Order: sequence, then structure tokens, then C-alpha cells
Amino acid sequence: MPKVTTIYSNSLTYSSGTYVRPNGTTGSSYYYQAIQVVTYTRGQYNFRSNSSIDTYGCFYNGYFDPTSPRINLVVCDDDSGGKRQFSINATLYYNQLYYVVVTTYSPNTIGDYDVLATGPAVVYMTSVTPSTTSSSQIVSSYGNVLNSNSGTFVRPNANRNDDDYYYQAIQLRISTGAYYSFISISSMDTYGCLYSSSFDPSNPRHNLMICNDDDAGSSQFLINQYLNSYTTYILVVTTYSTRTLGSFTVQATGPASVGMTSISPPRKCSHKMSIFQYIFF
Ligand SMILES: [Ca+2]
Ligand SMILES: [Ca+2]
Repeated sequence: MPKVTTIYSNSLTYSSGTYVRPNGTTGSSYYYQAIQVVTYTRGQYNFRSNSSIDTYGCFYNGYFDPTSPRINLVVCDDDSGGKRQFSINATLYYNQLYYVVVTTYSPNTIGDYDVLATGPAVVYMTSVTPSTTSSSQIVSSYGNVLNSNSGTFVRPNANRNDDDYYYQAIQLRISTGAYYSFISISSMDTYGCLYSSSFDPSNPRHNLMICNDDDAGSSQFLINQYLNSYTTYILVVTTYSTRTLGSFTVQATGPASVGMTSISPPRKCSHKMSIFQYIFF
């Protein structure tokens, strides 16, 4: 298939937005531009910069928030394109929203740049002010606790073969196929794993899609994933260390609300009782 290259040109100036880029120096200020990316042909695309300045690029699924630049982040790159230019490969889906954020390796740097998008079709690129990018995002919250009645298992990537990790398995209801991000909020050092179809605590590698430990900061997990409406997904909330008890909240962010229901541990008796009550009272 012939490759199509779309070129987007702009400049980082003293009036561009600033933020602390991922892997940047805390307290420093980096100019950036957030470029909204849409294509109508699914496939593998490459985004690389062409500039006299040392660029730094980051790619996002869904919205980009400069005050939380780790949310929805897929990957950043500094110099893979040669000559201090970033080069990022990404799979784009039909009519989904992505962002390429152009910033610089060093703080307080301005200059002209091009972004070259190469893939099976034209890529539509538009510079946006980030305050408008999060307005259509919906945050769904779910709270629960890990207590001594919670199920235990050997979590994926456990340091030891120890089945003393408490967990809650949460079934997700997705009405709109899109990228969603899931973060935990807890005083515990949480650990999150996402499964498709089903979750079996005695076989925790089966149907496993992805796990994350700390990417949301403060020892909280962050999972960004494309989810469709016809697959059953289960988010398992557990902890980095064994025998850890406490409360947690899961926040799901995406273009539609996410239904979250605990499915663990299965308590068939109480479930039957609730059906009984529903019918007869
Ligand atoms: Ca660079
Ligand atoms: Ca963690």
C-alpha cells in the first residue's frame, strides 16, 4: 500500500502554553503545542518532527490535559527520528481522537517545527488549546475496600509465589467503544490489572491484557486502553504488597460513562437472597 505523508507546520513561541513535560525537570517550564489528530483509515502511522530545535514528542489516546500529562499518555520520544527529532509509531483507529504534543527537550525553548505523519491515508492535524480538549470527557467513579473478607490470589508479576494479595474484581460496562483511562485513588500502593472475557484468580495470567503499578503517581495505577462495547472487561484492583487492606476509588475517564460492578468474591447465597427479596417483598 502506498504511504501518504501529511505535513503540519507551526511554531513554539513565547505565547505558547507551558507545562512540565513527562520526564521533564520539576519546576521547569516547557513550551508545547497540542495537535489534535484524526484519521478515517485505520492503520499504522508514524509521526516525526523536522526542526532546528531539539524537539520532544508525546502521543495521547483521547484527551490531553497539560496539568496531568501522564493521563492518556501512550508514549513519548526524544530523538528516535535522528538529528534530535522525535519519531513515534502508533496504530490509529477510524474517527478516534488522538493528540501529538510537541514540546522540547530543554526548558524555555522556542522555534519552528514540522510534524510529518506517514501512513496509509491522510491525517487531519489541528492545533488546539488544551482547555477545550477535556470538556467532553466523562469521569465515572467506583469505591470499595479490600478487607479480610476479600478474595486473595497471586497477582501477576508478584515478587513471590504468595497468594496473600487481596483483590476486588470489577466488571466494566462499556457503551461506547473508545479509549478509557483508569486510575486508582487510595492510601494503599495499588496495583491494577485489566482482563478481557473473564477473570480466574487461580489462573491470573489467563485473559490478562495489561497491568500497571504506579504510572498515575503516588503509587497509584494508571491503565489506558481501547475498550469496545461487545467485550466483557474485568478490572482487578489489588496491591503491590501482600496482605494490604484499605479503601480505594477507581476513576474511569473517557467519552462515555463506565459502569463498574464488583463481581468478587462470588457470594451465591446473598445473591439468591437478593433475588428472593426482590420477587417477594
Ligand atoms: Ca529530541
Ligand atoms: Ca502501585
